[in-house]
Amino acid sequence: MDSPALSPQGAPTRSRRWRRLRRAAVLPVAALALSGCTVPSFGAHPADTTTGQSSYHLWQGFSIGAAIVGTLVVLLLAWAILRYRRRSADAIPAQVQYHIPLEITYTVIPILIVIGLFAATLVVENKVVANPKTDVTINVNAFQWGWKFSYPGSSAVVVGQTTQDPTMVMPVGTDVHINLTSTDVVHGFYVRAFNFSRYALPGVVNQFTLHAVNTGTFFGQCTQLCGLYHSLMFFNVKVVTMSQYRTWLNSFSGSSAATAASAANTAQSQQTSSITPSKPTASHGAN
Ligand SMILES: [Cu+2]
Repeated sequence: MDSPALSPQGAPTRSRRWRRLRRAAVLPVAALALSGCTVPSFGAHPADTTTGQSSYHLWQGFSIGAAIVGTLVVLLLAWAILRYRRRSADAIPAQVQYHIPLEITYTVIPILIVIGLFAATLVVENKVVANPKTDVTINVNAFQWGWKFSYPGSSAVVVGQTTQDPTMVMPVGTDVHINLTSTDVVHGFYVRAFNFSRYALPGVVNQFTLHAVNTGTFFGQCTQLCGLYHSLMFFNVKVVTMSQYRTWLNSFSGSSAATAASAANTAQSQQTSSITPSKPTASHGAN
């Protein structure tokens, strides 16, 4: 280690100060890199529904705004600390107060930022809770510890509990109206790929609309601690084309609901996710 380069008065030289600054910069850069801060998603999912994408873009806007404000604050702090540091034992910088224009500036700018964030949030929230008219409706019923998906106007019913992971089939590129409720206790309907979560409440029908933009099978789960086998309360959402959806619905005609549910569960057991846990030994009542 080289000895500190000192000026004749004993203060560090300019090259020594720059070396210190470079070392100080390593810490925040390493913190950002090691925390897995990803750009441009900032750790969120781009989403496979229109409203999920709106939430994703809102998250990006918030993150970029926070990064800009945070950087500005750190730079101002560093500037104030370095520029006005004590340079000798008996000298202090000039003391200034009541700078009205500056105080107005740093009061008004944060207020404008909060108004902007609030307005953007309001726009996205209105999109998420909108319920446009549509011909496709699915009734979702949560129970300890499974899910039942029924399709009004059709005999299609899919029901499954714990490790059976039932699949809710829905068409892509269409508004799908969901009526969500619960038979017993509070459950949570959560699909990560949709950036969407909603309570399933007994005695209450929560209504919302999902508009998938991509086909595929997406993982869902209950997000409310609802009892012994809450941790096994998974489901899948399978998004297919409209023609595939119609074909799937028609495959239930002529069969009883019970047979259809059984067929759906059998089909579903062939699509279960690779992270499905082992089935519990106890049996549980379904709704
Ligand atoms: Cu649960």
